[in-house]
Amino acid sequence: MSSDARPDFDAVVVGAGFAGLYTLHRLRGLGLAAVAYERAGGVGGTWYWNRYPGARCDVESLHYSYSFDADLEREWDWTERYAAQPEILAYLNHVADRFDLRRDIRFETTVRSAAFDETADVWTLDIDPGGTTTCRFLILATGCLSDAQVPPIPGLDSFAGRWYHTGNWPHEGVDFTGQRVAVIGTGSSGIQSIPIIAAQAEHTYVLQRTPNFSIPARNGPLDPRVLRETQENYAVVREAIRQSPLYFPVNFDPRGTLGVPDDEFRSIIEDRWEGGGLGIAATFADILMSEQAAERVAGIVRQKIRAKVDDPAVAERLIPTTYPFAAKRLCLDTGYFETFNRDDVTLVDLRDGPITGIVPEGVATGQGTIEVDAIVFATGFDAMTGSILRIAITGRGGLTIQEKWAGGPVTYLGLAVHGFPNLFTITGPGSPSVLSNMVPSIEQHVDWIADCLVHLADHGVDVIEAEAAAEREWTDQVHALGDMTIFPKANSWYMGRNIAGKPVGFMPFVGGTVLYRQICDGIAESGYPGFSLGARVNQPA
Ligand code: NA7
Repeated sequence: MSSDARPDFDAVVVGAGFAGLYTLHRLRGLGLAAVAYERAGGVGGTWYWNRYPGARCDVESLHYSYSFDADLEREWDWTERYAAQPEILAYLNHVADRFDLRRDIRFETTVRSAAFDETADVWTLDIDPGGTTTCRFLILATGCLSDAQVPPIPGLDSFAGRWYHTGNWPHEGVDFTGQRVAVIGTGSSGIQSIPIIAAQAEHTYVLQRTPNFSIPARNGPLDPRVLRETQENYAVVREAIRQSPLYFPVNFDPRGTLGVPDDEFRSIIEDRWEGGGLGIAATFADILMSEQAAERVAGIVRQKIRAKVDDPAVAERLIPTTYPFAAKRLCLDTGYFETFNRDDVTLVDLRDGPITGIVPEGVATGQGTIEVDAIVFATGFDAMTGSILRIAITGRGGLTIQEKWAGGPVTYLGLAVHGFPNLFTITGPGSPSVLSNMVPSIEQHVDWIADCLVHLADHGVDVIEAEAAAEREWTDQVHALGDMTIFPKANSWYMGRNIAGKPVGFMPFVGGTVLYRQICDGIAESGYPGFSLGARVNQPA
């Protein structure tokens, strides 16, 4: 565009999930002209695509919701302790309607590329369909678990049956009745879907490469009294969430694990097991910091798993032994381990012989061919960076985000990237993000960005950009903190180790949401140190 033309929009938001919807709402409130582009046919982001049987949030529904509108909080009635995907998607559709967001969302529209024009300080986007559009601010609300990965296993095209990925599930659902089904992957998606698929299919083969720690969800209908009390006291509930380092309430014992006597330790962990939920990883101060501490919890959890599985040999294969408890994202399940007591379920331990290819009859492995009618890939995502890197983003001096992040993501606060002015990432790498309850983390980021845009307008600033030194220092700190924990000891998606060729490094900020929020707020209050704020090179006429 010519340097004196106004851009089409003040801001473009990429994505219309939890992050994109709230961003659009806040930007509108500031009086900015904003649009959201969404590749899906509806709102919801992750919750639009992940429609596999059993898909459910691992954070309790009363806490996994927006806090920005008191009426919304009071009026939405969650029905279960952990909301299932259809209910979360219904909630997001309700939010989109209630705040009249759809008129500024272009569905089935993919942002292919974005290039920063340094002569005009404007982003030029190539969108499909739609051609070219321009904006001042580019906000990536692209999600952390949105880039579904089918592993490059040779021969998939030759498969005679149907295959599916949990993260891209057919909207009409799948009926496995009478079918032999292979489920590849035993992460959260596999662990949630396998009991339901097994109950329907004629025979289910679970292809496990690495066993996972899973805690009973203890899901059930929400007590209407608890729902009402929460709705009436949401301000108190939200404040408790704000003061928690994970953004959901945890019953945290500040002692170190190793100082707690055996009987007391067992009783506390067993209580957590009985209560269900992810909070078990935050029972004591050092579980995520010390392998020895994590091992003490793991010992009890392994006994619990053994007690659920009838065949001791199968139980041993389902028990993780090669990485610390909670170093991979913990899973919550409803009847996962018990599913292996069914006659029509077979555990295929890929450590005895890996998958070698897909053939017309099924999955070929080093142990022989598993003949099936359907294959379910529960094989996860290119997490945290995949959905950003699939957009061809070019910043200053022709530098692409792919080049910039070739050695792994570098950001300032997980919000901004040096060389990419006026671009913000919501819950990006380098922020607490996936280590926290995502909805409050999203709200914190969106509010910070909105306040930042107000500051820029109030001070006549047109361009904001993370400084190289601040970005380096922040990223080094993110890695140093990560190295103090047990997380690097596992081959997880947190580390980028689930994707061949992806740079390895712990991506989220592990210092907790409270500290992180204080840092972000301090930076805003101090006039944005670590960012360069500049006037626009060419003012529009
Ligand atoms: P995850 O947690 O990344 O799990 C993927 C699973 O798929 C995991 O068990 C992998 O084994 C397995 N996998 C991946 N590629 C292969 C191949 N090529 N062969 C065999 N097995 C494979 O993804 P999810 O969708 O379950 O969950 C993602 C997050 O969503 C979850 O953590 C929650 O935050 C919500 P591996 O462990 O790598 O050996």
